[in-house]
Amino acid sequence: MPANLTPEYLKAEQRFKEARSSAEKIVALEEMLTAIPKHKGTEKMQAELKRRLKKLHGAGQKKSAAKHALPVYYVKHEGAGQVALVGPPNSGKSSLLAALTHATPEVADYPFTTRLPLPGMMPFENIQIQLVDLPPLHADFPESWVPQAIRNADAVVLVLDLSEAAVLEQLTELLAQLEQAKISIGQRGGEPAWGFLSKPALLVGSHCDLPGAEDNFQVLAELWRERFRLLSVSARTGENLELLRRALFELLGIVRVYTKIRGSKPDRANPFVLPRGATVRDVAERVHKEIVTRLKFARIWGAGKFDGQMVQRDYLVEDNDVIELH
Ligand SMILES: Nc1nc2c(ncn2[C@@H]2O[C@H](COP(=O)(O)OP(=O)(O)OP(=O)(O)O)[C@@H](O)[C@H]2O)c(=O)[nH]1
Ligand SMILES: [Mg+2]
Repeated sequence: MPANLTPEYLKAEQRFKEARSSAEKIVALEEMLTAIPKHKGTEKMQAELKRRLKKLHGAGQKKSAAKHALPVYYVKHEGAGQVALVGPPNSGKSSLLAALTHATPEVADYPFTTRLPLPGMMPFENIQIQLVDLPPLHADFPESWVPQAIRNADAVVLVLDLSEAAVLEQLTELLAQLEQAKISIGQRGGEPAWGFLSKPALLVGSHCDLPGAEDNFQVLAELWRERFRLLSVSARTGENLELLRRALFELLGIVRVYTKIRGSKPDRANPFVLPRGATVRDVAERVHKEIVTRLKFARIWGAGKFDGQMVQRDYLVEDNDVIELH
């Protein structure tokens, strides 16, 4: 029987492979166990995951508790996706977290204010996206764990202060730092170099309410629009923050679909979130593993389709599709 592993499982497995400490491995294994489809075809895999967990827990008991505390950079994934806020000192990362979520980071007019990762949940329509505020990336004062925190996220937002005269140099410096950490960002579909981890990225220019920001944004866009989607925002005035919410959703490459039973309405408040490229079959699997084997066809409602159009299991679903499984 095929295992039919979900994208969540595969992501957790990737995190397991990249884990350095036992504590990190334990968290990733637990995430894999939660995400693995529970059916006969995965029984051996489930047993293997449990065996490894037990072994890691056993190893932990012999050492001190402190050694097994989670690494500082590890923020457990919650919501529809995790986005890391990355930028030079004082660029407005924490201010964006505060403006978009209920988190209350320290914001100050001097560099290196943020010392630890701080997550916050950003509502976007009917889902929540997790943002993680990080200390600045700076060549002279590197926090050794920040690259690993970036690797742990699903996507990256580069935050630059548009009122800063050296904004272009700051971006070049930032990209060099990421390159050094073997993180390839914003390549728009290109394959990353060998050994590099690729992350989708958005370039956000903050402080757009200040003088000079507009000109700097134009220059940045001229030079970098091939590689990144760019947005200018202000955490102070709120300008373009709604656009930013949508851009973050699009950056994650996910779609929301709703299932319904014949004759009833879908529950629009609780979408299934799947990666772009998911099929009707993937949706069925999410609803219940049993349904996949019995699935004959589906009816679908959404943009560019006839209402209730009949589709097969390999049909690609799109954002906001409503699906009736038969
Ligand atoms: N005018 C204006 N000021 C802003 C904006 N965003 C942030 N600031 C100010 O810029 C300063 C730095 O903001 P932070 O959010 O602490 O910057 P940070 O990137 O988190 O800084 P570090 O944690 O030190 O890397 C603070 O004084 C903020 O009030 C903005 O959009 N417009
Ligand atoms: Mg900060």
